[in-house]
Amino acid sequence: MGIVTDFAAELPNWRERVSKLLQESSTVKVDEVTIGQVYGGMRGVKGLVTDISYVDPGEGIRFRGYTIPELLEILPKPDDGKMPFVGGLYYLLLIGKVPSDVQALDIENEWKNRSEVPSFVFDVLKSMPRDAHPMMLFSTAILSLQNESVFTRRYQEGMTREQYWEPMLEDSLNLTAKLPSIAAFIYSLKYKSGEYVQPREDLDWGANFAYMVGNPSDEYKDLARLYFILHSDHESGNASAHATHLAASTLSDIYYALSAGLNSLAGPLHGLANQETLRWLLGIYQEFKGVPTKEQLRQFTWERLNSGQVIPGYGHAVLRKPDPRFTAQFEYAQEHMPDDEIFQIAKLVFEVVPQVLIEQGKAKNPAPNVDAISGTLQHHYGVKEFDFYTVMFGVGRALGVSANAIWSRALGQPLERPKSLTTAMLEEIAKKAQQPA
Ligand code: CMX
Repeated sequence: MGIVTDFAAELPNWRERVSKLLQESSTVKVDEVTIGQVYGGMRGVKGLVTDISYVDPGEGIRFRGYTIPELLEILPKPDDGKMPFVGGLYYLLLIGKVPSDVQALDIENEWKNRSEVPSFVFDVLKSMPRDAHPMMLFSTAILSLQNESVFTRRYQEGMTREQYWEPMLEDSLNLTAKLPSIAAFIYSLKYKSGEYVQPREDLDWGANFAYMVGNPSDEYKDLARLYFILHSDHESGNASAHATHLAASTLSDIYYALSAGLNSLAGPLHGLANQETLRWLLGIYQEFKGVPTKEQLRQFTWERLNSGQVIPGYGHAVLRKPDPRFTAQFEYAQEHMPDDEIFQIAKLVFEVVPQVLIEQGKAKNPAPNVDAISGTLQHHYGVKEFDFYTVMFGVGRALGVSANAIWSRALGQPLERPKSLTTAMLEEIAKKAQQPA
């Protein structure tokens, strides 16, 4: 298999770099931690490592060194689309090099060969309450596949640590291959006929999702590819990536680990913000029977803030500028659906909300994040059921977190176990710091 050989070829160099760094410099200080950070969700504490993506506060995400516009330019594309194959992005995340057409198609073919979802997954989903949230269904479906884990079987049979990455890669390909089908089935079960739509042999991973949720137009196939690429990774400290990493660091397999990550993506301060944003935009549309004036929107925004709610889709723990993932989707909307009324509202929100957040003076970043616009595009192309949107985020995010999990195994990253202190200990540290030297 091409991807296994290519991964194995990258490994010695990375193992050597990490081992040299640890041997020569393991006691060199990277950072200092303040009491504010200990109580403040560890914001900004530099305690993780990944080479797959990096978020610069001013510039936003780079995947393996490439910005989003660069990626959309250089990754191989299908004949019927302007957006790249998601398989090519997965290759880049895993190997760190831009794939050739053949290498991108190799991943797409691996996914096709592994895409069949065992029937018990559908049975599990069908047995759930009708009003279950799609994220609970998605996480449960993934967990129900855990019995298939090659890593867990090989671990029990006995394998060396150096071999861990190989079954982790095998599991990750098996799992990611099935995600568009599982997500589309959840969509069908919750909102449509409940029938399972088989993926088509002639469509790539992203396009198949578009087809299976009922919109096989070229524009929506492209949007699906773009969506999954944009949502794939955002370095290691975000809640879904970190939760996946933490779970996997115990040597639990990718099924357990991704399910853990998705459970944290399901919170409104993280991935669920995409459904909350569309709910908010539709609420504005209803309230004003269309697109409001700037002043009406300003007041409406203040009312929401004054009632103690956040403005979904705005702010970020790391970013300090508009999120390039927002910009890429905004440009897509501007090109393909400029007259859509919900997009008109999202645009107006972009003009009004940052200024209101600045006036309120709390948010460190008043700019939009990825979730400020993603639902608007899905709504336009017919996927209007907004409580499904976080599942789509999760399908994309699985690519980044699984690539990271494979590299963690390959580089022998250990069990994660930071140290906690008591408040009395922190008070003591604070007292000592206040005493004159
Ligand atoms: N609306 C209202 N208040 C906001 C805000 C927003 N969009 N963004 C930040 N604030 C507030 C915070 O709630 C916090 O208030 P308190 O001091 O009263 O607790 C204050 O501003 C400072 O927060 P911060 O340091 O700027 O932001 P954090 O790192 O604590 O949190 C985030 C980041 C994303 C959770 C926050 O900006 C937020 O709640 N945004 C809205 C929800 C959202 O869009 N989440 C999706 C993020 C992207 C993703 O992960 O998918």
